[in-house]
Amino acid sequence: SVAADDQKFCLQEVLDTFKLCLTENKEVYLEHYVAGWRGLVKFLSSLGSVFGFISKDAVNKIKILVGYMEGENGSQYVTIQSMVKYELENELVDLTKRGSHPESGSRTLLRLHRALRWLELFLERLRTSSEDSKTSVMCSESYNESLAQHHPWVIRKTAGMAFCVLPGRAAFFEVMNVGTPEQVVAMLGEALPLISEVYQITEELYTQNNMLDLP
Ligand code: 1Q0
Repeated sequence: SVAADDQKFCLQEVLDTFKLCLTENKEVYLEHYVAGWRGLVKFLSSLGSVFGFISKDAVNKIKILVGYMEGENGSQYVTIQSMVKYELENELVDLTKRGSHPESGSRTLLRLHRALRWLELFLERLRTSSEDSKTSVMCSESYNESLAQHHPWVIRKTAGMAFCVLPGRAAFFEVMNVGTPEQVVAMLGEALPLISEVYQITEELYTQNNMLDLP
């Protein structure tokens, strides 16, 4: 049915939103960044309820950011750069410990930014994987190299258990709904540099402002 087609997940569309992220002078549009995450979360949900605790957190963070974008100071939340500048200048960020701004846009986005590094590592592994590669291994290796360093033991443990029930490579490629494995690999090759650039630009911004460890 038409409705079912609308629902059908296509990874291409999601990765395309990351193309829209960069402005002419290489700032990152918050709107498209958030849209990209929304699509990824949809993909995650299609993998089953075991991943619910992950999508729930991501959805919550997306909601916080959308709240700012649609709020009275929404014009300050057009790009990640303008958001950070605005929140810093107006002392709306808890810099060293949790205080009166536990849910600033800057700290919320930092969590997604760290997860984007995981995504980059994971997709690169998928791209270069062979038929008998295990998605669970690729996923946990990527996680250990990135996000895990920011997570306490309980979360690392729970995440590790969730990775074990990831579908195999073939099934995974199928849910991505892109086409043959060769087409998936080609699409990943196109998408990865874009994701990587968005990541690098954000990383630089947070480094310059000494914000990589926001509580
Ligand atoms: C495909 C398998 C997906 C595996 C996702 C790896 C991420 C694991 C993260 C597990 C932790 C989530 C639970 C909550 C943690 C929070 O404590 C933490 C910190 O926030 P806070 O407020 O407590 O300081 N939150 C985070 O670190 C944010 C985590 C966001 C994860 C968002 C993942 C979205 C999923 C995307 C699936 C993409 C699959 C793409 C595959 C593409 C197809 C090739």
